[in-house]
Order: sequence, then C-alpha cells, then structure tokens
Amino acid sequence: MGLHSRPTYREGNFDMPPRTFEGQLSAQGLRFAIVISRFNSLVTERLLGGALDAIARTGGDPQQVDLVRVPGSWEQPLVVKVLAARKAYDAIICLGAVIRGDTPHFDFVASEAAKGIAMAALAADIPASFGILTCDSLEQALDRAGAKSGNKGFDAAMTAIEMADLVRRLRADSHDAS
Ligand code: INI
Repeated sequence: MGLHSRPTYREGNFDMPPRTFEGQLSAQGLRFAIVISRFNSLVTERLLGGALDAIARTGGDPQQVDLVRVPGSWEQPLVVKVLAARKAYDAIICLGAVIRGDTPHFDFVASEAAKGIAMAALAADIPASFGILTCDSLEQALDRAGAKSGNKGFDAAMTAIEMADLVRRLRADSHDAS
C-alpha cells in the first residue's frame, strides 16, 4: 500500500478505530449537588431553573438533587470541597453570576471562584461544572440565563451529566482491566 492510499484519520476513515470513551447525556441514576450563589439571585435562580430542567430532560430526578445556597461565588470553592469529600455525588454543578462593577472586586471573585472550584474538584476526583457567569452587565448576564443567549445553567448541568457518565465509564473500564 503506497503512502497516499492509507486511510486518512483526519477524515474519520478508521480502518482500526481507537478504543473511544464518551459520556452519554443520561442523568438516570446519577446523584448531583448544585451549589448556587445568592448574589445576583435574579440571574442565579434562572440558571438553577435551567440546570434542573437539564437533569429532568435527561432522565434524572430533580428531587434527588442536593441544593446548597451560599452568599456569593467567592464562597463556592470551600463548599465544593466539603461536598466532594462526602463521596455521595457523581458531579457538582456550580451556579453563580459575577458582574463587573467599578472596582477590581469582580476580578478577584471570578478568578478565585474558577481556580478554587477546579482545585477542589481535581483534588477529590469529581467532575464539577462551572456555571458561573462572568459578565460586564446585568443585561448580559440575564441574556445568558435564559433570555437571548441560551441558559448557561442548563449548559453547565449538561456538561456535568456527560462528565459524570464519562468518569463512571472510565472507572468501570479500569476495574475490568485490573
Ligand atoms: N459575588 C458574586 O457571586 N457575584 C458578584 O458579582 C459579586 N460582586 O460583584 O461583588 C460577588 N461578591 C461577593 C463575594 O462573592 C463574597 O460573597 C463576599 O466577598 C464575601 O466573602
């Protein structure tokens, strides 16, 4: 076979497809915790509606979700850490809205929330999705919470569902292999 007649993997022509793992969008039987900030609750309650909708639409039970309310997004990392240590959830969904004001406060809150949630999730081997909006204005935040630009709470929950399923599959596969 000449060099140029080999299947091109870029085109998706796999002679021998690699072993592939991908999470399914099914929340059936999965346990979730949602951490939600009260700060900018006009926005965050809409994100919550979107997240619960995603869980219900993918076969999960919103009544089985543990909902934890915190003052603001700054407080989220510690709560993610505490929840992750319970080993009771397949994924944690973080919902919040950090809206830029006239001071650098926004940057501190947004970056520490992102960093802290990522660190807490990685340390405990649990997927945590980042449904914390970082916006320039309330209008922009509302657009992303169910008005013009979709609902990022819904998106964050869908990501958590997919990642929870993926991590389950990977763990089951490593158990089979050992
Ligand atoms: N918390 C938010 O979740 N969003 C914001 O926009 C915000 N701003 O702009 O101040 C905010 N601040 C509060 C912060 O999260 C803490 O609750 C507070 O600093 C007390 O620790």
